[in-house]
Amino acid sequence: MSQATEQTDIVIVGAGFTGIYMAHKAQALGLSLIALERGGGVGGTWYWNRYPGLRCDVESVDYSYSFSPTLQQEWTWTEKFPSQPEILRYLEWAAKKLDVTKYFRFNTEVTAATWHEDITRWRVTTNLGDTVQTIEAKYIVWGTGMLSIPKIPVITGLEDFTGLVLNTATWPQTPVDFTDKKVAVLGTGSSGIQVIPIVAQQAAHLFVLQRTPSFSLPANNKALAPERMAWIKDNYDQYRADARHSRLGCVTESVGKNFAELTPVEARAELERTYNYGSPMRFSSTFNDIVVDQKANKAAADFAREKIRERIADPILAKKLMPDHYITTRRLCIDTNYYETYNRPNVTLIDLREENLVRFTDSGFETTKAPYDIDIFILATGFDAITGALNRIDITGRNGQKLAAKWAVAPSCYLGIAVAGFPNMFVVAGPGSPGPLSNVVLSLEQHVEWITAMLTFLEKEGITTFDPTVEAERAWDDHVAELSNGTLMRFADSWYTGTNVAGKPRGNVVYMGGLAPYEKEIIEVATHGYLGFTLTK
Ligand code: NA7
Repeated sequence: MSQATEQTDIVIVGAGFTGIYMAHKAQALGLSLIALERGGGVGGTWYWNRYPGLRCDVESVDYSYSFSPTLQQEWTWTEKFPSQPEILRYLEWAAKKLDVTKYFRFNTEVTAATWHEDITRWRVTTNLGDTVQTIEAKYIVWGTGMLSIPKIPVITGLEDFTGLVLNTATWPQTPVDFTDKKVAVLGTGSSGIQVIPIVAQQAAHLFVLQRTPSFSLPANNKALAPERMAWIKDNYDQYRADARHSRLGCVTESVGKNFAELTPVEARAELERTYNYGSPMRFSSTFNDIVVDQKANKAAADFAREKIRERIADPILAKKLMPDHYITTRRLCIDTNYYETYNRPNVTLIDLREENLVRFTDSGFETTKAPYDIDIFILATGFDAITGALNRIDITGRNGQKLAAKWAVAPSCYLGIAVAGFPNMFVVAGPGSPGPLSNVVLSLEQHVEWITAMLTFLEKEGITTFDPTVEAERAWDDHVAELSNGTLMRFADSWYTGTNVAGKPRGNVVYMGGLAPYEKEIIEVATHGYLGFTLTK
């Protein structure tokens, strides 16, 4: 069934941190707006990811909106690292406070968006159940998230397995009971590392299938002391200003020196200090050059490995769990009792570098070494990150060009915000933005505010279309690549480079210059009349 085409100034897709803030800004600009969300409520990735043990790896007082003093003062975080239920409550509350929930159509999936040159508008097609809706809009803003589409590996015979298959990224809304169950978890990134200790406490037996060990630090999570929360609230303006002027978008209290500027004793003391605090942002800021200089990186990685070794009783097991990549070039995780979990008698590590996962059967799985009977299989295999959410929507720009086809060659995106050939379209935290390696809430606030300023300009000047030039986009891609190649990220294999998904081009999808330098660059573009964009009246 299809309905009459609706008209609006702006379509916003996604009801996560981006969509909520963008709707607030569009409302203030006086633009008519329709916001679309495939989930049943606000939250974005925090709506779908509900596995037990899930917390954000950025501290709660940082991982929250900074644009509104009212929101900052009225919300009180209860823990150092926010749990998924608390973040979801926060977003539901923020959307209500900002009075934007009314703009969202939930359970509504965008299936296609096509640019129509004759009317200079996007035609957006959505599905709400069997009902097809068509909306025509002057602008479209994608707030579809960097980590929203689960990556599901192809595993032979999985369809024959008669037990329960779960995915950390699309966890059921009701609790899952692991009591007396034999469970296997595939994947040891952030999600695996957080869910494994919880499942191990309940399950009869847990098998962990590990292909690549990650670096993880103890989160030292705790209740936020009321005095600390009160201090933050009293000093929030300065705290946020410091965060915004930093590379990572949060306060790290770093010593601010390169590794070589410290004596070995000083370097060790700094590593101990940031490690004991328990925060990936702080640990990865121990030295300024941790992601640039091999010696600095090795010092931090060796230190982290030493700490991991101390947490595992069996030295052979410790060796198997030991990461060997440049620290911080894959996600540096935080955990509560992750390595200690392997000291439990009911936990077995299956090292996929020693035995291959061959197939699933009705009762479990077989590796090249042995069969394993299980009741529940948990995929913690990550996401088709950054470009994944848009690649699965049929997006057609000028001259019939498909976004997915363009990004299959390379994930090009001017400023990490706009794509040549796709006019009047904004991508929040697209490829080439600093989002993945920063406090992403501040990063996307930066984008939303920049987009709002551009919308104000376009409307005031009576501009009908904007489109980044191919040359500007290429120059930005090259700039992002140059920044990335100047760091150890050039050796990384993970969602940061797209290599976690088979067939995806290896790309420099993260702007490695940091949040504050990035802001300078995009503001420069704006103050010079939107350099690199073709603007047509
Ligand atoms: P990640 O960090 O991408 O981790 C996924 C894990 O799953 C990782 O250990 C992968 O090993 C493993 N994996 C994926 N596919 C396979 C197959 N086919 N066989 C074996 N192992 C596999 O995703 P997370 O959800 O943990 O975290 C994503 C982000 O969310 C995180 O970085 C934070 O920003 C929050 P691999 O490394 O590919 O060898």
